[in-house]
Amino acid sequence: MRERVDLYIGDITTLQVDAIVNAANTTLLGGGGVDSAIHAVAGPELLAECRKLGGCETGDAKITRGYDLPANHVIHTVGPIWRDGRSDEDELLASCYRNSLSVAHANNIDTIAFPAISTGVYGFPKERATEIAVREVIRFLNQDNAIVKVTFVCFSESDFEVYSRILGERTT
Ligand code: AR6
Repeated sequence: MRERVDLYIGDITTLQVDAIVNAANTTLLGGGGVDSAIHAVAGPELLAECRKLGGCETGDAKITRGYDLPANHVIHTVGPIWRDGRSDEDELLASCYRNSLSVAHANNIDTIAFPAISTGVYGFPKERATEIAVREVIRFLNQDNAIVKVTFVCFSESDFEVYSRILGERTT
């Protein structure tokens, strides 16, 4: 299991994987954070394809091509906005990971990279989000042999430390 999960520190837009996941909003028409970085590298054709998708519900996921990104595809998912931890945030975040992986599987994607969905602008506590991300990915990989590798992209050293620790606890 551990060999099918990777950690990477840096910018998700540089990764040559079959699909990168975007932490989008329900409009799918761009925003700040990782969403803006992905659109900036992919180019205007990405926005044009996103316009045809009619938005995306929180917890759901939709796929597009990657255009000028090194990645072939982008899977856009919409994380929950953190409120108080009792407003379905955990379940909605888990759905983002599950639905993104299901969309990947349905499109024969074998390598996929995730940013830390909801932990930026949307304010989800990092440790709690990482527990959910790691749990859902491991659960999915245990039932699915088609996906060869999942990469968690950490945007800082401190995020990397949280992921390393939680991944270590879950895979040993
Ligand atoms: N590569 C990898 N990770 C990144 C990058 C990057 N280039 N840039 C930021 N991160 P956020 P959210 C990390 O705010 O919380 C947008 O406006 C960042 O450090 O991008 O789900 C959307 O349109 C953090 O750990 O997404 C929505 O409106 C993580 O990515 C809203 O923000 C997610 O931070 C979504 O908020």
